Amino acid sequence: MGIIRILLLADTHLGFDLPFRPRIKRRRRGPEFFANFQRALTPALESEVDAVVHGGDVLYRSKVPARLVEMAFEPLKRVAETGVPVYLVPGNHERSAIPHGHLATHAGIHLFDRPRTFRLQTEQGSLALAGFPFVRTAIRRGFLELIDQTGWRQVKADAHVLCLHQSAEGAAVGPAGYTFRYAHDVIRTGDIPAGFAAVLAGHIHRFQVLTKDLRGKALKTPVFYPGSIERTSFAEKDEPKGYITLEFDTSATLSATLSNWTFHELPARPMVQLNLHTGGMSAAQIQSWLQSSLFQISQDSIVKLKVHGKISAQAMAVFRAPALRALAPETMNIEATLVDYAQYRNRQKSN
Ligand SMILES: [Mn+2]
Repeated sequence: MGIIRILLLADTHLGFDLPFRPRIKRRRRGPEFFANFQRALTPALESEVDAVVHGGDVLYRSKVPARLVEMAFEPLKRVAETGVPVYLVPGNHERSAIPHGHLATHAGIHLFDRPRTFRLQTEQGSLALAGFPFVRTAIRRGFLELIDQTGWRQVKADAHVLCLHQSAEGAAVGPAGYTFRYAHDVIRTGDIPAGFAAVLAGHIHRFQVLTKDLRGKALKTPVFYPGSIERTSFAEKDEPKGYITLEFDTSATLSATLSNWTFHELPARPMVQLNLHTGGMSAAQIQSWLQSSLFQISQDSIVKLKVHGKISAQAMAVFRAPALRALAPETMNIEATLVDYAQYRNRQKSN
């Protein structure tokens, strides 16, 4: 007996900022997501792992053109072609099922289209992978029932893992570290049956491994979130992006079968927020402030410009999308939010 290696990735959000008929010419973020998808799958293509688990949200939304589904599944099919099976949890962006599902079909791609358990047999031993598609409401109440429905207890294997696309209590997101706790759509980690060596999960975009419950008690089963493969919003601004490889020891003498895991970081675009207080600035002054601010940051940045204070009609022209794009290097993405202007307008409307 020996080691079974699993590559876990999730929340690839393919199709994000990738219009097939773009109306304007600017740098698109879509190719970055595809590039990281390829990078993440490289160990699988080079047969360094025994299987791939995708924790869900392959696509960025549920209504997508068929061509995008083809593009997204092409790399997964290539992995499957090499003899490395792929196990996929439909996420919320798949509406718990793959759109244009026939384009995703391959004998080596196994879909958790309902609660079920797949069995992976390798020369090194066997692994049972139980899972179910994303459940929008009341997962907290139905969790144990769903796990039972996978039939995992009836599948004999050296180790069992649970694959899902849900929030678990203790998972943290956002710059302030908002933590999921008691909501109906949050899994209670103490409910995870001890028979699982690991939970492999998608949905939470920040990479993290949960090892304790909310009271600080050690979990019998760690919960792995590899996170998204690229930053999908400013809430992920400072987070490293990547995927996880896990090793399961199939030696019969061990009761704990997860022996090792590694987070592999992927390149991610820098995100920068600029704060501009316009107080008394002319359009020309704003323009030169912007130019020098943009000059000082990575030319590869995704920029959010937050504008505070009153804005004159002339200054407003500087913040229009085409004007901002003209001002910034072509390698940047830039967007402005007019903080007080929006408030002022809302006040006008409500009056
Ligand atoms: Mn997602």
